[in-house]
Amino acid sequence: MDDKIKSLRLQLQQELDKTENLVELDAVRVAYLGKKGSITSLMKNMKDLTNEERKEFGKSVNELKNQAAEIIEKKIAELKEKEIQQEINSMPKFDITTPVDLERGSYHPITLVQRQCEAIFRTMGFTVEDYSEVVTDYECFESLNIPKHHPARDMQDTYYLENGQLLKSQTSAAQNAILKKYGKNLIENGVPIKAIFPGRCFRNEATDACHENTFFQMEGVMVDKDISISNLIYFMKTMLSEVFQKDIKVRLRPGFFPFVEPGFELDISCLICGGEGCPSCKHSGWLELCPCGMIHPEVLREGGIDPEKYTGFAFGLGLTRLAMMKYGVKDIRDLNSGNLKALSQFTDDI
Ligand code: FA5
Repeated sequence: MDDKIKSLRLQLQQELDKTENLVELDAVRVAYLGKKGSITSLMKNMKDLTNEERKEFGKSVNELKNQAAEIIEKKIAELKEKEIQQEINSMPKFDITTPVDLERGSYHPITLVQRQCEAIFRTMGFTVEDYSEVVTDYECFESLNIPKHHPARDMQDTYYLENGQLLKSQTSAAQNAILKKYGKNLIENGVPIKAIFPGRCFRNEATDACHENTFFQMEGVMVDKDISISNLIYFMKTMLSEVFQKDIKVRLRPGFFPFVEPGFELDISCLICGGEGCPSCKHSGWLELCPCGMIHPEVLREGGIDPEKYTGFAFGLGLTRLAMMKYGVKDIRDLNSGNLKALSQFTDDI
């Protein structure tokens, strides 16, 4: 029996040495420690042993079980580390000191991701809209169910002009105008409203590696009969997999915005550190990228659309953060630096 235990231990170690990823490793774990696994099955042989032998044998099997669990845990940690390294290595390398041909000119990385997102949404039937950077209080807040003195305004302090207008703090400021512009076609001809509107946003904000006072967002809305959260999730997933061209980890959690109900925060696992935590993701391993939700009935009504007949979703993608993640830019402030050496090393098929 002792030989059997020894050879199982050796065999397990050899199989673990050959495993290359977590899926393979889980198969090995089940083969040894699962309900019908070879180590678990050893116990079945106990019935043929004397009391004394059973005691000894039980002890050895338990030791083997503990050792097996320990080496499997170690291997899991090793493979996870390997996956994170592979993820990091597969990202484009951004080197602020790379010499570049300044004669040639190039697109800004935010322009590159913006154009890419526009192309993706165009293929899905969305129109691309432009909107002013200077807006009214009504556009930026009141039409979005955020009356004067509403606490949600605290999150979006911005820059005000003497005439009472303001630099828009969110691309949602265009929602009301878009609903009004396309609502007639929806109501009279049944054509769904499907629009995206990228734009520059401004906030009176303390800056850090993932916050700027000037940044880009891309808003999207879709309104029709029977639009649901499933439609929203479908479009979000499609957009992210097209932009990154690989599976990335996302999480959806409840989020509060007065203009959606229900509202969600869509975060992606930080691609700078592989989810380990770094200054780019405020050490959380996750980056808030694209809050979204079902458009609040009051917002639809304010846009001239009957919320009893129509529903819709809206999202506000952080384009600047998307550019950071896509191009491996660790500090958002590099993107506004105007440093051509840094900014002209990006290219894409656009
Ligand atoms: C908004 O601005 C909402 N208008 C988004 C929305 C639209 C929600 C439609 C629901 C429906 P938030 O303040 O979280 O939400 O900003 C949205 C995204 O913009 C953030 O996830 C982030 O990616 C980006 N963002 C926000 N503030 C900054 C900043 N200071 N610097 C860089 N990116 C930012």
